[in-house]
Amino acid sequence: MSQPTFKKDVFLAALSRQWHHFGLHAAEEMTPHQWWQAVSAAVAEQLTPPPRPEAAEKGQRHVNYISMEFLIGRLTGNNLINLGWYDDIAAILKGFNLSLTDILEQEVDPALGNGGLGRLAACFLDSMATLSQPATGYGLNYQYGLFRQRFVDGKQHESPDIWQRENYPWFTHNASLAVDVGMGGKLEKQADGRTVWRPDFILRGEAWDLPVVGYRNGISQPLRLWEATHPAPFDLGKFNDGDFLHAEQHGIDAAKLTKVLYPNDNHQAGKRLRLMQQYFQCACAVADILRRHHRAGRALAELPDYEVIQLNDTHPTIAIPEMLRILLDEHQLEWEAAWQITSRTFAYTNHTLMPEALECWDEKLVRSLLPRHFAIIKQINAHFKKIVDKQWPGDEALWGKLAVLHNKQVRMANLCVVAGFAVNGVAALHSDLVVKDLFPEYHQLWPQKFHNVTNGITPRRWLKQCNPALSALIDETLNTEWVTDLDALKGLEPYAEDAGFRETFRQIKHRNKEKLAAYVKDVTGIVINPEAIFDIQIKRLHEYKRQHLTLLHIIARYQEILSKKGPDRVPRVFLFGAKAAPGYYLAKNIIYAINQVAATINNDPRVKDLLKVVFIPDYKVSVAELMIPAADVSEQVSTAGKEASGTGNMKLALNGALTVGTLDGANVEIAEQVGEENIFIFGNTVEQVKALKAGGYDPVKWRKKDKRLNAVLKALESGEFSNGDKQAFEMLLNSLLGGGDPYLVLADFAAYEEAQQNVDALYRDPEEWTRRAILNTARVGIFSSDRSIRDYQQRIWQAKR
Ligand code: F58
Repeated sequence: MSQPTFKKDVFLAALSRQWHHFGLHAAEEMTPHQWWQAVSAAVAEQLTPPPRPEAAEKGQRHVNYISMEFLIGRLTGNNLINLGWYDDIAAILKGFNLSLTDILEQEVDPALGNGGLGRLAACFLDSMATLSQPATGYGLNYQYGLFRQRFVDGKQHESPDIWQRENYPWFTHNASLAVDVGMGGKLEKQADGRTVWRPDFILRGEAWDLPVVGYRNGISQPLRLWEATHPAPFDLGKFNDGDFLHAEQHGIDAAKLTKVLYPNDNHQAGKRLRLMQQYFQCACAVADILRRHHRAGRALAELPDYEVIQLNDTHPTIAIPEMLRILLDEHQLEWEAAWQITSRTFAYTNHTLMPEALECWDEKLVRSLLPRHFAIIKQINAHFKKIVDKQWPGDEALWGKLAVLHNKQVRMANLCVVAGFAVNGVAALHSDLVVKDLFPEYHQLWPQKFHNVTNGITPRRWLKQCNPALSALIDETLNTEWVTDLDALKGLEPYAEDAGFRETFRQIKHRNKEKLAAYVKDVTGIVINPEAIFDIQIKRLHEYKRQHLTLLHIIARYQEILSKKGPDRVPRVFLFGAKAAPGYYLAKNIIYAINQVAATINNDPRVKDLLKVVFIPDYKVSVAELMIPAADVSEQVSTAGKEASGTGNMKLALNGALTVGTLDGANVEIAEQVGEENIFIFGNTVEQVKALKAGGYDPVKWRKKDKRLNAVLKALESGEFSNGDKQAFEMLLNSLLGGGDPYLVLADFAAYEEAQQNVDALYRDPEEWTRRAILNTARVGIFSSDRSIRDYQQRIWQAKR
């Protein structure tokens, strides 16, 4: 397929239908927001529908990517770029005296995800459409996405994210795809010995599709988001009997189910409503996949030849027993046949090793909500026990570790490994730890199931769209289509030695910094100097990500500036963007501490321009698109072994930021690619972290032996940053110093200080800094999500089974 041609007359006709629809008489009467809606809807009308499923070749499996989260970000600009229509539409709007960039600012980010996992899903959909990999994304159509964040006296306050999905112009609703989903109730044994499930209540899943537009290839395939409604909101019997005041159906209020995204990142909520969301989404997706398969006239046994279901972490695991249930109960297959089909269809991606994020569900909860699924899980467990008994006869302790059902809990990750044909981690180091630390015995049983697929990011959004000036420079320098072949950026390497190119590269970065500075002024009132180093740390707020390590460094830097004794510091602006889960009090205390320290430093005239600290509120995809192109330094300072991959690290390096990072997640591979002289690696390695813990990590010891560290901690304890309130940062201080911090923040402080001094030293030599920044851009092409998708195809989806 080739690039779709833009038809101006068709577009203008569609546009006029839009303003008519608003009840207006002329385009000029539209508000900027209506313009955004009208342009989006007029373009959406012209997208080609995805190819018919029958067209799929055997062996090219259709990918069904099930994820609780798709953090897609604004769609209109991205779709125009991918279609290749951006300039045409900009020209039309210019005729109306409007700027397309301004109009695009009208779009509220669809924030249907928490962080990395959800954003990865969005990048993968983009790459699959671009690579012509037939795919459907399956998720939930949340009424409220991730909460909005603002700061009141330095503290995080949350408010609901009203993104007005009802008027989102990219949605198409297809009523004929609705699926009915049962929940609750009980099992009944029938005369023929079969069990039937009699659910308590039925919900309806309505399908809302967003288009995923491939890059200039005419492909558009659906991200299908399910919304819960009632099939019959009223009990018609009661209604007709005249009891219509009580005729509203009992059970769950359907609208509640898809009302809100759970705001936890790397932490399990364990709530009944969350399990209901998971099952609802999976039941809708599995029904939709089977419907497509049947419509194409294929036999059930062929399902794994045509379809693969990729589970984005364990949140959609319940799709596995759902598939078995349908095959066993609705199609009356025998266990072995149903198992063969299911276990060759599902693959699972693990995104975390953090124990608190590994999903376990209370047996009682699962049984009461999904009695049939629970019975099926028990059966899977019993079959699996035979395999374990054979391999490790009589080893009850080991069975306790490997069982799917244990201690009245259902362990979702174990279920995925047992029932799936593939398991993958998301960066080389992480995949290694998945095998060695998380699933060693499973690996012994089924070594061929385990894979690594290092994450990636889409170059469409994360370079071409967010950094148009740098993209234009690359276009004119390389004169090749690097957007779909990011390895082509290697061609920039020789230009690192070209003074003229370096000057242009530096100017582009400077203009991006000016743009960010204007935004910072606008939303926070803080004035920052684009000549300073822009040091950027953007990610969810979590102890393991260690934003508080950066905070300690900032305080040390402040003290040094005041003492006038330290090395000459280069002016630096530390910019943070991060949301804390609303119930994660320690994370909120860290935000508060950063904001308080920021207020003190920013208002201290002695510091002048040498140091500024800015916490940008309400960090989201559109803010990332502003911050990333403006970064000089990328902070990736998690405790080694804790960050599965990270993807912000890739976006920042691609846009020419130098990383200050630990040997964690994909930082390891970034260092390999860019070369160790072009990255600031510091801190304890995974092995050293393990050894430190084994030796009994004692934070007080680390405090005692480092004067600077002691002074920093003292300042936090003294109330200096909190108007004399000595308790203000108690939680933070306790996490660092009390009962042994599992993230070993103090143990990496000294090495971090040194890395930061090296940053300053290098920045004093702008030519050398720019040279290294260019080499970062040139050498990280491998982190394109196109490469990740090709890896999935080769290693998992299309691999010989
Ligand atoms: C993230 N996980 C990893 N989980 O932390 C990050 O290293 C990785 O780059 C990214 O996945 C993509 O592989 C993550 O974002 C969540 O947000 C879950 C959401 C649902 C509840 C549990 C955490």
